[in-house]
Parts: sequence; C-alpha cells; structure tokens
Amino acid sequence: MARRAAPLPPKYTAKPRCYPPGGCSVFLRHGPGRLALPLTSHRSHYLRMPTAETAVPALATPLTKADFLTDYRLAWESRHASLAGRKEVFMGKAKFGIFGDGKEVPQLAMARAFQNGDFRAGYYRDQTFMAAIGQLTWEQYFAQLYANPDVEAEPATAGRAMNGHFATRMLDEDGHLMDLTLTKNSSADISPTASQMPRLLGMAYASKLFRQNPELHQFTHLSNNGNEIAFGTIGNASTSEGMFFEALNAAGVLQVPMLVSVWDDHYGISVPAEYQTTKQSISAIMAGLQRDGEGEPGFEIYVVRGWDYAGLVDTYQRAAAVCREQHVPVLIHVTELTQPQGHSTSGSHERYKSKDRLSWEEAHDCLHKLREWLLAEGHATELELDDIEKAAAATIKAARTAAWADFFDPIKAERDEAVALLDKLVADTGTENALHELVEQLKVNSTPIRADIVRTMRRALRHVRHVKRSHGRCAVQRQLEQLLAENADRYNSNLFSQSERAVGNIEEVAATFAPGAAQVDGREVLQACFDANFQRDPSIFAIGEDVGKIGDVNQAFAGLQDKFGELRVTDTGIRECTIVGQGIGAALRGLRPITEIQYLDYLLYAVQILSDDLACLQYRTKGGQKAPLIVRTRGHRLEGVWHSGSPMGMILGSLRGMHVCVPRNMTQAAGFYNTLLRSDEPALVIECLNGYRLKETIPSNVGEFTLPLGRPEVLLAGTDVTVVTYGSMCRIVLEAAKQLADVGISVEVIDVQTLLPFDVEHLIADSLQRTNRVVFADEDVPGGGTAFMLQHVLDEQGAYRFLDAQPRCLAAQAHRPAYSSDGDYFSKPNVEDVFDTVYELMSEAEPERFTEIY
Ligand SMILES: Cc1ncc(C[n+]2csc(CCOP(=O)(O)OP(=O)(O)O)c2C)c(N)n1
Ligand SMILES: [Mg+2]
Repeated sequence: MARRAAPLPPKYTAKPRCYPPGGCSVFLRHGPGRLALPLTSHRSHYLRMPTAETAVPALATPLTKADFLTDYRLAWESRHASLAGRKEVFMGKAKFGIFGDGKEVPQLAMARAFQNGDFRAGYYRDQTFMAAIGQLTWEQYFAQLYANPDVEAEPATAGRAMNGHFATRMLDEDGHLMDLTLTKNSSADISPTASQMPRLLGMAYASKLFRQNPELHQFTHLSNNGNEIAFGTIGNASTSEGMFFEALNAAGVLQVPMLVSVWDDHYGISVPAEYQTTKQSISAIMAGLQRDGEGEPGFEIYVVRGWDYAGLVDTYQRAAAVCREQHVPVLIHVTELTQPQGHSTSGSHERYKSKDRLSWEEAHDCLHKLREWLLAEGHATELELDDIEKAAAATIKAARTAAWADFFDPIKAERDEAVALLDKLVADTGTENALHELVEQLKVNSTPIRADIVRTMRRALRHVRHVKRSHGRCAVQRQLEQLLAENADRYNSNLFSQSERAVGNIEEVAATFAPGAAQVDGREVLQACFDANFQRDPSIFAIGEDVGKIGDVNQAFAGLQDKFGELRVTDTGIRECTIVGQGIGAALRGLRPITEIQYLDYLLYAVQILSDDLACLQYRTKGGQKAPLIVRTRGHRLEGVWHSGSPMGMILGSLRGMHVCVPRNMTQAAGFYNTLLRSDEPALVIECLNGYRLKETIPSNVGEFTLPLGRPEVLLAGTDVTVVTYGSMCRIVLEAAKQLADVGISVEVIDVQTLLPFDVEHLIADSLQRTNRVVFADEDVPGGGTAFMLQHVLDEQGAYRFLDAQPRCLAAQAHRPAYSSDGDYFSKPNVEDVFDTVYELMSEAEPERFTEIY
C-alpha cells in the first residue's frame, strides 16, 4: 500500500470541541489569597467530552511563580538529559537510548496531580514525570543509561532493563513491602507496548477493594481508604494493542480510579496515526466510554494539547479529583506532542517525517510554548528563563559526569586489580607469549567492561594450564571466582523472593486424616481449602470468569461468594490478559489475589503478560518489587482441541520467575495453595480438569497443611524402571504399572508435583540409581515437558551415569488432541502406550523373559 504523507498537525487544529458548548472552561479557580492562572481564550485548548460538569477543584496549594519556574527548570533539565543521553550513545558510552524529549510539559502537569500513595504504570517517555515526583535524579537517569548494576546508583532496575524503564523500590532489605501510602510509587516498566495496561488496571482495582471492603481498612500502610489513583501513560501508537482496549473496557466496568494519559505525537516510530488509529484519534474512538453524568457508569474523557501548560495543569487537577474521589476512570488524550530527537537512538526521524512536519514540530515544541506562555503572562523575564536554561544544562552536565565516574571507576579499579595479578602470571611465564599479549590488550583498553576483565582472566588461566600451580596462578583463580560471584549477583540474582516468606521457607505441615474421614469430590477439598484461607487472611480474593456467582465452572468456589461477599469472590468479563493484570497490580499493592484462567488452553491469552510482567518482576527490579499472584487454571486432559491442552513447554520456557505446580489431585492442589498463600511468590497451579468429581479423602487440616515445592513423591516403589510423570498422567501410569506388575515388571512411579522448581533434592536420580532405567511421561507435545524433565535428570542431576538403557520420553502426539474418547485415545498417551514403552525397555534387557509383543 502506498503510504500517504502524514497529515500536518495544524490541519487537525480544526475547531476544538468544547464543553460546555460555546466556550472552554475556566482555568484554576480565582480566589482570595490564591494566584490565579489567567488563561487567555485563544490558548484555551482544554477540552472535555460532553458530560455533566464537575466542580473545578482548586489546587491544594495554588501555583506560584516559583512553581512555574521550578517546572520550567525541570522541563529543561529533562530536555538536556535527553540531548546528552543521545550523545552518550553515539559516543559509545551506552548501547541504546530512548528519551522523553517533547513530552516534558504534560508530565509536569501530571506530577502536580500525583499524590503520596499513588501509583504509576507507564512507559519509556516518562523521565520528566519521574523527576518531578522526586523519584528520579539525573544521576540515576544516566546510571540507567550506562547500565550501572549497582542498585544504589540505579534503584529502578539495577541496570537490567535498558534506559527509560522506571520503577520505585517498594520492598525493604528483607523483602517486605514498605509503607506505600507515604511515597510516590511507580510499578516497573516493561518494553512491550501497552503491557503496562493490565497491571495498571490491577493497581486501580486495589484502590476499589481498599475502599469498599471494610476488612481491608486495617491495612493502613497499604492504602488510605482507597484514595490512590493508578496513573497510566501510553504512546498514541501503542493504543492499537488489544490489551489497551481490554483494560479500558474493564476499568469502565469496574469503575476504578485509573487515569490514563495518552502521549500523542502522531507517530509510532515511523508509522503515523493514519495507520494506527481509526479517525486518527484515540479520544474520538473511545468516546462511547464517556459516562452520561455523575453517578453513571463509564469514563471521563479529556482532550488537551501537550504544549498548553495551563490547560494541562487544569485538566489534570479536574481529572484527578473526579478519579480519586468518585473512583471514575479517566482518559486524557494529550495531543500535538513532538519528538525533537526522533523515536530513539536507532535512527533519525528525518527519514520518515516531511519537512513541513518537522518544522511544525519545532514550532510546537512544548518547551518553547511554555517559555512563550511564561513571558506572555508576565511570570518571568527573558533573562530569568535564559538563566534557568543555562543552569539546567550545567546540572545535567554535572549529573552525567558524576554518574559516569560512579559507573566506570569501579570497573577501572577491577581492571587494574586484575592486570596487577595477571602481570605476576606474565612474570612467571615470560613475555614472549600470547598471555602477555592478552594482558597488554586489557591494560590498554580505555573503556573496559566487566566481560573484558573476566574473559581475559579465563583465557589467561587457559594459557597457563600446563604450568605448575604457582602462587600467581592461584591468586588469579581466586580473583576470577570472586568476580564471577559478584557478576552473578549483578546479572543473575533475584529471580525469586529473598524474603523469609520465599516458598522454600514456608514451614511444612503434614496433612492429617481423621479416622474414617469422608471421601468427597475433589472440588470439595479445594472449596474447604479456599474457605479456610479466606477466613484466615482477608487480603485474599479470587477473580475470574464464572468464579463468583456459580463458584467457578467446577464449583471449587461454590457458596464462597455468599459467604465472603462479592468483593472477595468475583466474576469478571472474558479477558484473560487483564484478569491476570488485575491480579498483578493488586498483588503489587500488597493484596493476595487468586486469578483464574478457566482452562489451561486459554492461558495463551495471558502468557505474554505473565512472562513479560509478572515472572520477571523480582528479577528486573533486582528485588525492588514483588507481586505474589496465584494463577489458578485446569487442563491436561478432557475433550477436544481447546480443552485438553497441556502446553508445558510453552509455560516452562516463558514463566521462569514463577513457580509451576502440577498437582495430580485436589488434595495436592490444596497443599500447594496453602503453601503459596503463605509465601510471597507468584505461581501457576494447574489442576487436573478431569479430577473434580473423583473421590478424595479430605484432610482434617485442609486449610493448614502445606506441601513443599520441588519435592517429588514416589507413588509406587519399584525396581525395574522409573516412570517420571505428573498431573493426570499419574493415574494412567499407575494403572499401567499395575498391568506391568502382572507380567513381572516392577515400576517405580514418581510424581514430580512441581515443574518449577524441579526436584531440588535430586530424588529422581536416587531412584535411577536403583532402577537404571527411566521413562519421562506427560501429555505435552514431544520435546516439551518430557524434554524438560529429561534435561534436569540426566544433565543437571547427572543421572545418565546410572542408566543401563536409553532414556525414553512418552508424550502426546505432535498435534492438538482430537475430540471424543477415540480422539483422546489416539492423541494422548494412554495405559497401553505406557505399558509398551516400559515393556520394550525390559524386553531389550531380558529378551527371553520379556519376549517381543509385536
Ligand atoms: C509489543 C511491541 N511491539 C513493538 C515494539 C517496538 N516499539 C517500541 S516503541 C514503538 C512505538 C511506540 O509508539 P507510541 O506508542 O506512539 O510511543 P512513542 O514512542 O511515540 O512515544 C514500537 C513499535 C515494542 N516495544 N513492543
Ligand atoms: Mg507516538
């Protein structure tokens, strides 16, 4: 398709729609003792979609000249930071840069509406906002650009997440949530466009729960009666993503204090709005969300130009007031923004913007407009503003210099220390060799990175491997080990919780069974478990499709909504991605959600957000944030293509940082829930879809007993072959084992119980030491869950040495399972498949005793 030139913004300055009709609203209320901000009519671009008028709130502290100049200074500091950041990348001091230039002014207005206790979920343009709320220093900004791995220097991500990824630290050194009502909070940004939206919804939803559920009023360190707004920011082009629409619809349904700002610069990298958004206007197409009046469901929608400081401050004050007080979600479409330096350091925007567009952007640069406004309104003189701009440049220069020294000096010191040790090695071995050259290279490297140091030391030790272990060689080795440990902490730590509530620290409590305990349907075991946990901890709640009124499609929550109320056991729309996001955001704020995905096959809709957001949260903040969300689902085997899936390979490959429990029955599932609900880590629990009506003995301590994660259970002891499996395959393997016993083969059946973590004590290797033969069986496609188990046992546990026969994997067919009982038999591993696989192993070993069947 031939691309038309992007329309010039001045064309869409066509008559703004104003409300009330006939004129735009007044700016900050005039009043005695208050500095009113006169807003001349020609600049009055504050727009509002038609609705009942809300009162114009006054700023708690009216803005003064000093405030304006503070904002001006911040705006210019931010701009200089962007300009300097780009240069740093081009000088090779950072690998990539994406900056907030052109978006400064609306962020200052947003910051003025942001209060202690509020939360942000945003994206990479928000440096001005983060600085304005006092949660980003310019040194930290540069530290992140340089990827400084020191959490003191770069508290958002410890250099892990690339520049422009903001976050505040919400956990103390012990991994406990701090008092979040006292601070301005930002959840941790991620790169996938619009992925901040699901979490944003959850953070706003938490405010609703804190306000409306009296049982939660005791948690005063988490919320001040639900007064907190969750502020979201998103680029105009990213609103094309499905999860943007899903999150907005859900917020309208839920009526939660979510305030979304769209920074509209007309582009998404090189692609203009005509390719992104119907009518090229997100506010126009979302207009149907607008509520009809106070007390009615829906949104408040505002449109305001991004260079109109006065209009922006006014809009944000109004928007935040209605959002905070009435829990009405708000969309603020901030138009006419620019990108002075283009999208990022990856290329220049001259390639795809016309000359006219570029000159329009120059003329509408929000900083220039802010300057014009300050002068026109008499708030400052040219001289004052010139001085502020100069001072801002100096501030940034100093911050950049300090941040670089802070980043680079320790590396240089490490390099110098390494060189000193390596020089001794060279002295031992002479200079006429490759080792000498290697060390010289490191010595003259003017910009070494840590990999250069470690690489050189590893190669140096390789060179001297034949030399007698000298003092020098041992010293290099010791230093290398220390550096490897330090770098493991810098780059590989904090995937999981380090607190005393990490799953491994939860006290083990055995299940107890009263004599003659009742045999009940599996779903009743779960129901009793949830009942007990809901009573124990008021911060636990469950949401999902059909979870509320009917108590989930398999009835494990039956009756619990009646007992605990609609805010604890809650139906949601069909929206897997934001069901999970709702849980992530609420868990971040200290609540304990259980979010349900109705069937495992539909987890696909949520895998992206689980992977990109939840699973890596602790890692990407180096322990600065946590979201102990439990995702409950069911699957493995039932009927047909979309209700029988067991895509473990997908899960295991994408959810590192979460725990994955695969209980074989509902009692085991209850044990995992009891453990997880006492810990502070996120997990996925996959129940057996065909197990809810099977009879189980209910433990007398059904809400208290805990199961450790990562400990397999031997379901049947045997001596000939070990079969390693989990979930609903356990029953099939046990049945096959019975039939194999009839022909004289003794099978040891092991249920791994959890795939992540996997057999932490290497119990499976112990079993293989006895049986010397192994089959890994599950219902995933070949190369999925079975390959994962095989890698762990043979490679990590080193159990290949115990094997007398080729290890075997028994999985489902490589396609989705077909419908009907025949479809199941021929798609999924069945008893005969297990029997034959084990029998073949024994037939190989003792062909005369176990003669070939076929
Ligand atoms: C899911 C996903 N697809 C593609 C990208 C690559 N990408 C990064 S930013 C961007 C454009 C975003 O444009 P917009 O939302 O308008 O924000 P702006 O950068 O213009 O402020 C794209 C396509 C990404 N980060 N995530
Ligand atoms: Mg854009």
